[in-house]
Amino acid sequence: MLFTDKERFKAAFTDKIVDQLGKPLEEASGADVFNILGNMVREQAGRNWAETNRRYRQGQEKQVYYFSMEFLIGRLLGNNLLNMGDLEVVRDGLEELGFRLDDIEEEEPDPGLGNGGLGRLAACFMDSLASLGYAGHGCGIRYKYGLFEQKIVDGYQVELPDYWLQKGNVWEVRREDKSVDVKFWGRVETDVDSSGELVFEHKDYETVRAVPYDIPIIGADERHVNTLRNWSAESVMQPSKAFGMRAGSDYHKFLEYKRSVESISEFLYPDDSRYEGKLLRLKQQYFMCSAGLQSILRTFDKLGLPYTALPDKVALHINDTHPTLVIPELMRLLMDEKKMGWDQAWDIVTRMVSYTNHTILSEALEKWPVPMVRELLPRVFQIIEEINARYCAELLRRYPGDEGRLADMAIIYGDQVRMANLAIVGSHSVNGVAALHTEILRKREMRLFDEMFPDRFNNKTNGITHRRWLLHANPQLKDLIDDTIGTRWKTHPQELIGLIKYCEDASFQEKIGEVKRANKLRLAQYIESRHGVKVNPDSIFDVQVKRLHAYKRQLLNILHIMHLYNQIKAAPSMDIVPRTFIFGAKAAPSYHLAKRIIKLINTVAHTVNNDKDVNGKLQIFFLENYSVSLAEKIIPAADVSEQISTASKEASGTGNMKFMMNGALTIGTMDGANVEMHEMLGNENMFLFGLSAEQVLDYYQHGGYYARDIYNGDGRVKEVLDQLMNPGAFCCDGQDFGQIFHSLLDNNDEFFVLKDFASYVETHVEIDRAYRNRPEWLKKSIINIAHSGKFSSDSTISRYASEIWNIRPVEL
Ligand code: NTF
Repeated sequence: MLFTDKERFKAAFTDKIVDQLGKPLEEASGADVFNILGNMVREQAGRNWAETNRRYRQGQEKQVYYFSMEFLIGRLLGNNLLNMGDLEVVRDGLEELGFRLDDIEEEEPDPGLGNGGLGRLAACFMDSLASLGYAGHGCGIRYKYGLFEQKIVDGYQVELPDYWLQKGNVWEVRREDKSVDVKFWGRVETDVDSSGELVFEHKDYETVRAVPYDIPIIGADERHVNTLRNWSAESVMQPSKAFGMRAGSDYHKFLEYKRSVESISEFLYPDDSRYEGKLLRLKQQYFMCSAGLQSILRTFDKLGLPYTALPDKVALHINDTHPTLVIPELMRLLMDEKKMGWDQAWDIVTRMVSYTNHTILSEALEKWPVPMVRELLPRVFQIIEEINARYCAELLRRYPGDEGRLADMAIIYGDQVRMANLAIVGSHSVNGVAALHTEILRKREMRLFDEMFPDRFNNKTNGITHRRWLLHANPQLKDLIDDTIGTRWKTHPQELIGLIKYCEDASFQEKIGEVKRANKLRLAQYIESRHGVKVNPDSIFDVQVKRLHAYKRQLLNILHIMHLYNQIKAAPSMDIVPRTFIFGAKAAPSYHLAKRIIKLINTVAHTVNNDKDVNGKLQIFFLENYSVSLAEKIIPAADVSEQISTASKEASGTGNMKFMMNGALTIGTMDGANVEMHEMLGNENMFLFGLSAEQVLDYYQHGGYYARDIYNGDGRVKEVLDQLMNPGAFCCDGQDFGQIFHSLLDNNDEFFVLKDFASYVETHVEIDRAYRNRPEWLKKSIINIAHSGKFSSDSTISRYASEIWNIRPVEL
């Protein structure tokens, strides 16, 4: 606790305002209050941070480093105050000083240093590691620009740069003294040293200075403070050092160098699960891996232990294939700098590295052109070649003459370096992120690898931090749970199951209903402030928020809404519970189909929201710039959670868990972690529909699906698809949505939107029916909350810790 009581907080805070800003409290702006408060919190955390690091060093504790190109951490003020136990005191104190903490929290920029699930998972993991007392840290990139800011103009997505650092970042500390150099380009010279050993020397390289910016990750006990270290790329000021032998005194050349260096940590690639074959992206990856490893080895060196002890003291985790270069880079450091032989280095590396796969979408499998890797990273490429040669030899020993297998499994094949293959071969653990996903990896996508390394594959179902997604995002629900089952669930989220006892308790049900309504009112106000439209808080809030992707099927959702609208137009007295459909989604700027779907949602929204016939039965809102902070407003207010991906495609999903924890009921396919939700909830407490993963994969393999048959055979489908092409109902001119129409019919509906349409429509009718029975609905909602503790990332992290990283919590 930073402040023992409210009065002390008020006094300390007022003093700081005056001391730091030179103005009286009355003149302080919201931004001033945020900055001062943020600084006070960080200072306090600083003490525990130093103490945590001292303790880790002194006890020679094993450290795990989570390498990730994305950490979507969200705003930190509220969560830090929560974890430090200061939230209430600060809220009340500020109130008395004339400020609302909620408004102050809005002053904090929301750093968009991630695209979606993968980056947000990394952030939840950071919170759980610190909260459970594990010595676990993040290694990432300090992008100057995060994911673009989305504006909706005339129904279209417009992307603006997200310069989140404009007003500085109160949480980070620049650690100049911990900088390291990363080398690109050049060539490798081979020589023999005095003892007859081969030595490899990297010549004529370009040097990039990597400067770390550390953010303290404050655990829920406040005392464990771990580190998220994000690297920033800077130029080296002496040109001779910067270019090595290629140096010239040419000033223009230097400026060019400086620009190209700084571009490395300039922006986050805005692609979610699509492969981007850009040189800059490869540079970013190597930059992070090399800088991270050099600083880890430097820390290890201080322990004064032999390098053979490295795997006992350090675990390295790679979040998807993006940081796979950790494998050859660590080989390079151990062999070229620490003078270790190949076999010993390889043994150490593979015992240290573990890898998580986050998708089976083939577009996402990273492959780099051989010439690009060879030129940019000459020494690292040599090492990858050697890893590949040794591994292919082993393959041929085990499967003599099996050229087909070699072609599938080689790391370098044809003109490409396949990063997933390198990641599997170079690590001791490969995990999927939900049971079904891991099953598909083992039985299909990575079958040959599973055969060769049967002990390597394992499942770790994703999780979410209940501290951000329940305690902080839904304080009223938190209070109600505290009053009902006590407070132990906060540190033991599985104990939420104690709520089951109350699922039929009428007074508890009513209280749950009241909390939901209050959250809906708050969201309704937010929507009104943005869209200028009143939202009916008694309608069903039906929400789909996530990245826009064909496989996530926002299209299925909007086609269903068009169908509902058609029904109402045909029979305006139709008896349905009013629905408010809410969307939030960013599309990758180059993903044209996804952007068309955004335009379609907005077009339908415009028509429906302005049609008097609809008479309050349907409202549709597309909330722009979906982000962590917006999610925190939306999710607690949802009645229905849309998790409707084509079965087999969504590796896990984590939004599904957040909605469940906040009492929304899910309409979903048997995909990703939905399957595990269903295991606990059963058919009564979840609305399932659509093809199974098995059926989908079967169609992909054997064919037999004809989208056009459904178009011809189901009048509802024909009606909505024709509306995409004809001016009329939705005031489009046919040009706009032709691409969508063709993707469904001419390209035979890759994601089975039409195939699942009928069952989706029926399931929504069931939801309408279920919502009318309020006690039953609330009972289901309570059962969802009660089971959601299983999805706390605390459980997930405990399993990573004991089953993959072999670390235990550190007592402070
Ligand atoms: C995402 N993958 C998956 O699409 C989600 O299902 C999953 O919940 C999250 O990872 C977290 O595991 C990606 O973002 C990527 F980049 F791998 F495609």
